Amino acid sequence: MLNYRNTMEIKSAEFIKGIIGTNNILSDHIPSVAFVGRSNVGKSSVINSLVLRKNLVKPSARAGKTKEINFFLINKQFYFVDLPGVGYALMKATSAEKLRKLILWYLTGGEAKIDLVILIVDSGIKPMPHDKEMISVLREKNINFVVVANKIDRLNQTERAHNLKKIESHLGAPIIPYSARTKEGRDVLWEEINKVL
Ligand SMILES: Nc1nc2c(ncn2[C@@H]2O[C@H](COP(=O)(O)OP(=O)(O)OP(=O)(O)O)[C@@H](O)[C@H]2O)c(=O)[nH]1
Ligand SMILES: [Mg+2]
Repeated sequence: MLNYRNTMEIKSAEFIKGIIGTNNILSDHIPSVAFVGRSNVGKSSVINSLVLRKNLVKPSARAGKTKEINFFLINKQFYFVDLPGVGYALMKATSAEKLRKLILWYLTGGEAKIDLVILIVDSGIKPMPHDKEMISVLREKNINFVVVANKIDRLNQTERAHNLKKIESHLGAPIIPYSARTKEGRDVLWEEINKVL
């Protein structure tokens, strides 16, 4: 039986602000959990699955839609921070580079206090250079992180075992199999989040 002891009861979840640079919100001392990953891996969907709201964060109809750093206040206690994705093939190189810089500034600029980064990868494909870059930045800056392999519902048992092993060895970090659709992995991820709150 699944054990949901460690999930959190969501009493409130509200969008607070989208920022594209320095803002007071970065120094308000509210704990924050940031969601990063390439465009379209399901960052927004994972947030929605955690808070059990279908549309707190609007999942993209088109890839590359999230262009700001969006802050959501959960239970009036901590922020979920939805970051834009990079690496979307059809995005103009200049916009992609701008987003990449924005993300790196947020993660490493020292203004924000980030308690946990949830790096989301697509369980259906091999991790991309951007995922590896992200891991090395997180390690270098000593930022607490976990890796989530999303969209696991799309794989059969054979693909699942094969891909998870491959992603794990590629990134050199343990990963949590996850599905924003079926909510597999939700209790495990909450357990990780609860550790830092
Ligand atoms: N099958 C399946 N589809 C998913 C899952 N999570 C997200 N999706 C779909 O993947 C697409 C992208 O999801 P988003 O949550 O918008 O992804 P994102 O990473 O926030 O995208 P950007 O903001 O553009 O970077 C949407 O069509 C989602 O419905 C999942 O666990 N399983
Ligand atoms: Mg998004």
